[in-house]
Amino acid sequence: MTLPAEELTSLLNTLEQEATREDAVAMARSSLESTLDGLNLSPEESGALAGEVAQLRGLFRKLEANTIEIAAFGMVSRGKSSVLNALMGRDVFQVGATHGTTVSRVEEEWHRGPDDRPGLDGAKLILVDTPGIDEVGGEGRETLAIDAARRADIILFIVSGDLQRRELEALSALRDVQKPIILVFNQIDRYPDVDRDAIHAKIIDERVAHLIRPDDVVMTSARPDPYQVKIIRDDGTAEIAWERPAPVIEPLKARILDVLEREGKALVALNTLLIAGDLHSEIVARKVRIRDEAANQMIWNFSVATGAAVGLNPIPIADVAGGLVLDVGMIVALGRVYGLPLTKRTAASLVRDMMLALGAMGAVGIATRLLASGMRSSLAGVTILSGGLAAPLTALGYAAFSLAQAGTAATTSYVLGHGAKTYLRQGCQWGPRGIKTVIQEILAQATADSVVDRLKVDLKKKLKS
Ligand SMILES: Nc1nc2c(ncn2[C@@H]2O[C@H](COP(=O)(O)OP(=O)(O)O)[C@@H](O)[C@H]2O)c(=O)[nH]1
Ligand SMILES: [Mg+2]
Repeated sequence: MTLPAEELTSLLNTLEQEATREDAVAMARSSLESTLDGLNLSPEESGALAGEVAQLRGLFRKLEANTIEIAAFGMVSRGKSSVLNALMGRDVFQVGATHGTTVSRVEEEWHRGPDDRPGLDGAKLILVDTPGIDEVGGEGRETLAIDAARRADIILFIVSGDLQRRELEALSALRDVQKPIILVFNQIDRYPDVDRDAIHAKIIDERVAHLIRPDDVVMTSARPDPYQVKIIRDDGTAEIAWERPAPVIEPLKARILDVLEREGKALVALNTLLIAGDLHSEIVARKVRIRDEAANQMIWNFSVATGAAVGLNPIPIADVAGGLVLDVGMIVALGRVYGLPLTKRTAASLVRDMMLALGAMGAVGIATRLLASGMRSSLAGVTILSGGLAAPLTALGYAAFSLAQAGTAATTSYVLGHGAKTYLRQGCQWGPRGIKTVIQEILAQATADSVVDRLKVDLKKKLKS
């Protein structure tokens, strides 16, 4: 993990000392740059991790463009989309009385008016609408909303009355994300003034006293219900029409601008680092999974190939030697999978160490290989002597022995491969358990998983073809 700990601490110190905000941004930028550079992905990995890497690059661009994301969050029909529309001054987000109107994350740029304050240095504001945390269609949408909240620089949590348990839980969860939350009490036009004030007081004093400062609880009516008006035309005739009162959104606008002015760039920088940190660990974890899968496949193929080579090789001594050459080749190839190039010499000494660690088992393995090769050769000799016409018994004996021997060779390669994989994964170290324990655990696991039997199945196919 190249990112957080130290850089985060120094960034936080910077913020505390109220040093220039540019510093925070510059720090976040260089940190992101080194994260991107340090990923070190193979072409296959870049393909598999394209989404995550694109997100990281997106963060970088966001930082460069001085973009601030404001996301609306909350239960369905509280007025999330309406609040964003009112902020925007036009209807861009779909408003609906029924469940499930907003099904995905929607972004719109907010161009602030001429009355806007200095200090925001031309920041670009992006409003992000999300599905309700409780919307039908379930978890997928909830995840979408949570993702949006995690990415956002400022969260608007929209309610339309006293908070329900579900809302309080979501709010507490969001509080842990450590970013500014403005609690928006929307739809105030629906309440008589006295009730509205009582609810407001209750929210501030009881519900969120430990979560949100009173200043960060604001009241809006983003989309007041329309009322009937009677329009008298010039000719004296009358017409009944519906008219919607102007929204009350100024308190929220003012609050957002306050937060931005106070914490603007530093906020974005800190937030960017936090998300980048998450993304980075995600990428690293997936990278390890991708590499492990490639390594497992490679070890399997090499083991079968080694077994087959030993099984088919007519000269006894070359069996063992051939097996070892293949094992060394396998380990060099594994080094490449893990981005840790090994020389043949290093790989060979790894093979030797692991064979020693296999101890008695390894010795027996080698002896078996030698012995088996010798016997098989004489069986082969018989076959040849008998004029190339394999007597059924001899042929059977040869095949069975050959398979047993090939199986031993394959299993040994399998254990060596996984041993080397463990060693490489740990950054070329055997770790506290030591080589012997590692190797013997792999052997025990291979036995438990009946790897030998499965290798033999593949070997049979290979030896037949
Ligand atoms: N009376 C009133 N209705 C509102 C207000 N804001 C939203 N609504 C209505 O509440 C319903 C849900 O609004 P919407 O913005 O789609 O909520 P969302 O699901 O949270 O995005 C719609 O019928 C809106 O017209 C408000 O401030 N006052
Ligand atoms: Mg909506």
